Amino acid sequence: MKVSTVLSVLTAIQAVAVSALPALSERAPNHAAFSKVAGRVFEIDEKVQYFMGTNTYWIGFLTNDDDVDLVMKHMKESKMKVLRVWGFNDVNEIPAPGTVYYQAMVPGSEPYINLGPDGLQRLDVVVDKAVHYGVKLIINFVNNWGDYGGIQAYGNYFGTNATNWYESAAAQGQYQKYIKAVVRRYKHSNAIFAWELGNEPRCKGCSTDVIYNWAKTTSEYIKSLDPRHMVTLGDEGWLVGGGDGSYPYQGGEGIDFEKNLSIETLDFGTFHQWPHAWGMPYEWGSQWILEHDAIGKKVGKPVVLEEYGDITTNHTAIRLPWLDTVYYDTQIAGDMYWQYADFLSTGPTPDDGNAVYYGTPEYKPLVIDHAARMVAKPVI
Ligand SMILES: *[C@@H]1O[C@H](CO)[C@@H](O)[C@H](O)[C@H]1NC(C)=O
Ligand SMILES: *[C@@H]1O[C@H](CO)[C@@H](O)[C@H](O)[C@H]1NC(C)=O
Ligand SMILES: CC(=O)N[C@H]1CO[C@H](CO)[C@@H](O)[C@@H]1O
Repeated sequence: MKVSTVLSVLTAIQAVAVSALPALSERAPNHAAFSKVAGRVFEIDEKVQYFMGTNTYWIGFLTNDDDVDLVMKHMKESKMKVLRVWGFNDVNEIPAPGTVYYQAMVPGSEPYINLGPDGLQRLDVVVDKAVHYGVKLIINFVNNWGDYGGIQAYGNYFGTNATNWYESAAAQGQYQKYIKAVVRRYKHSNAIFAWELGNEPRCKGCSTDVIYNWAKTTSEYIKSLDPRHMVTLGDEGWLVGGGDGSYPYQGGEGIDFEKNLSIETLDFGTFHQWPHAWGMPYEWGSQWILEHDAIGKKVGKPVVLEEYGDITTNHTAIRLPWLDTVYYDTQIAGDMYWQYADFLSTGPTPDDGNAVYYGTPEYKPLVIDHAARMVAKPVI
C-alpha cells in the first residue's frame, strides 16, 4: 500500500471517531472554582500560590487525543500549573484534509469559523484533557507573526497591514466574531486561566495609543461576553524609557507595558524575554525581570514572565540565574518557559533551539525543581 493511501485511510478513521463527539457551541460546565487574581499572585484551584508553567503552541493542532493526554499528564506530574496554547489558526485557503485550521478567510467567500473535527473540536480535546489533569490554559486569539495565519491572514482578506489592522472596523469585526465563538465555547470551563488578546502584538512606529485603545476595547468586549475569566494582553512587555536606552526601552514597537497595565479590564501583565533576538546579553534577563516586577508592584497587579528562552547548548547555565531572580528577588506571579517539548506518537515535538524536552537531564533543574519551589513559595 502506498504511504498516501495509508494516511488517507487513517484520516478517514480518525474523522469518524472524532465526529462522534457532540459539536456543542458551549462546552459542558464544570463546577470547580475559576482562577482569579489575589493581590500580586493568583488563586488557582482555591489556593493562593505562585506557579511555573510553559508554552505549547502546537497542542491544539495535534490530531491524536493520546498525544494531548500525554502532554497534560506530564504537565501535572511536573507540577506545572498553567499552559499557554495558540487559540487561533487562520487560513486564507482551505488546507488538505487532516490539517487543522480554526478560521477560514478565503478571498471571495464569507469568512467562517471551523467547528468541525479538524477545527475547534481539536481545541475541545485540549480543554477536556486540561480539566481532567487540573491544568489551566491561557488561550490567545491572534498572532502578530505570520505563523498560523495571524494579522497577516486578516490582511490578505481585508486589505489591512501590520499597523492599520488595529483600527480597521472590518478586520476588528471579524476578530471579535472569532473571539466570541471561542469564548462562548469555553466560558463555563474552569480550565481557562485567562483569555489573551494576541501573541506579541506590536504596532511598529505607531503611537502607543493605538495598541492601548485596541487592548482596552478588546478586553472590555471579552469581559462583556465572559466576566468570570481573567483577560490579559500577551505583549512582550516593552518599556518606554529607562534601562540604558537600548531597543527594549525605546517604545519603537508601539507598546507601553505600564500604560496598558493600567487598563481596568486587563487582570494581569505579561512580558517575554528574548535577549538574543533583541540584541541584549543573556545576563540582562534578570534586570528585565526586576523592572517588570517593580511596575507590577506600583500598579498593584500580578505580572507573569510568559515566555523566555535561549538558544545556547546549555539552557541551564543561562536560565537558572533568571529563575533564581524570579524566585528569590521578586513577586513575579509565575514564569512560563518556551518551549515545552516531548516525544509523541509522531516523534519529537518542535525544537526551535529553545526547547527543553520532558525527561532529559536539563528538565530536572529547569522544570521539576523550579516548579516545585514555585508552588511551595510562601505568599506574603
Ligand atoms: C499601512 O497602511 C497605512 C495606510 O493605510 C500606512 O500609513 C502605513 O504606513 C502602513 N503600514 C505598514 C506597516 O506598511
Ligand atoms: C550546564 O550548566 C550548568 C550550570 O552552570 C552546569 O552545572 C552543567 O554542568 C552544564 N552542563 C554541561 C553539559 O556543560
Ligand atoms: C486609564 C489610565 O489609567 N490611563 C493611564 C495610562 O498610563 C498613562 C501613562 O503612561 C497615563 O497618562 C494614563 O492616564
